[in-house]
Amino acid sequence: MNSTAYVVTGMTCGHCVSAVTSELSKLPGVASVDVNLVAGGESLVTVCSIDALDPAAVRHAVDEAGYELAGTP
Ligand SMILES: [Cu+2]
Repeated sequence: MNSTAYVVTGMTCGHCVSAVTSELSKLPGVASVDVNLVAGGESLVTVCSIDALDPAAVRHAVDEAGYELAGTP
């Protein structure tokens, strides 16, 4: 199992967490998504997946949810 953390900006509440979790969960091989919300700041999103994820796919999913992938911690 791969576990990768991403910094996501623009999230402010539980609704944002749900949106990001939902989009990332759609990626193939994703087993779990954990969000450490920092409202209005740099939230930490940890994704566990069976295989390593394509960073571009992760970025796209976060984008689809309406937020920005700022990088990795
Ligand atoms: Cu929100």
